[in-house]
Amino acid sequence: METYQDILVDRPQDDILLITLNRPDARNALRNNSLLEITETLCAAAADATIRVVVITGSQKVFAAGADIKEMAQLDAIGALIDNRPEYWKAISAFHKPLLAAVNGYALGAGCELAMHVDIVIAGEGAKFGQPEINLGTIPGAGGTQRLIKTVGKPLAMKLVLSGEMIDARTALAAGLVAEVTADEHTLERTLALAGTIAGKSPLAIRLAKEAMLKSFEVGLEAGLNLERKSFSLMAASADRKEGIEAFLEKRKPKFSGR
Ligand code: CO8
Repeated sequence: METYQDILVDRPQDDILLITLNRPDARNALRNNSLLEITETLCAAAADATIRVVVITGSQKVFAAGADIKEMAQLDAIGALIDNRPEYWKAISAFHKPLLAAVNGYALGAGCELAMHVDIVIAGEGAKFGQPEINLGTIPGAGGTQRLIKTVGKPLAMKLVLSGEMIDARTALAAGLVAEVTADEHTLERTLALAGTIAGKSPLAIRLAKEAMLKSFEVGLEAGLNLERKSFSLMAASADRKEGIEAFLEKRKPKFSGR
């Protein structure tokens, strides 16, 4: 397995890849290199049929404290414009396999935005989410003003982005920012268990379901329903759908091939 500077990469089970953000001295701040390493890892995972789900996590105390403020401070306007960061974020959101996050501690700024890029967030009860960029005299730069409002609605998104205040895991759960809250010591274990459940499904069905759901953020209902219908129809041509239905009728566990 490749060695990285800012992340650790493991295979806790054959079909799951685990990325651990690992810059403890900078509270896992996401410098450009961190995003590059995440992107490269996801790109390799996309091409590896044995990997069905990817989980991202941080430490017990911090998921990620945001962009690397020291690195960002060096950027002038043109530097920010030609920066590679938006390409890395695009690559993360284009990852077609399920991406889960196990979040303990702080998920702030770009850390909160990273959580919003994944498909399912499981948070420890001590997790804190926020967009504190306003405290630095700036605004979110990786989708915080767009994804947060679509995820939690206007009142809470405005409160977070305009005040820089944080919310706790239970509030994030109630607002729909996270899917589940667990005891801090079980966050990763629970996320890996959920990843295992998803990894056992048809990767083809998972891919089309993810694609159709994410499309709903971008297109109107009619276009979204159209995509769903076409993907649903396409699944009728797959070995996985045949296997899933046969297994049900034969009262056995399905074995999905991804074809
Ligand atoms: N970037 C770089 N270094 C960081 C960051 C960060 N985001 N967060 C913490 N660090 C560093 C600190 O500078 C410190 O380094 P050193 O030991 O060299 O002094 C070390 O990590 C430990 O930090 P603390 O002592 O503050 O650690 P605590 O455990 O007491 O607190 C917190 C943890 C609450 C996470 C705290 O560190 C904090 O508030 N961090 C900043 C959070 C933040 O503002 N995030 C938003 C970042 S901005 C962003 O994401 C996008 C916009 C960027 C625009 C930047 C314009 C210049």
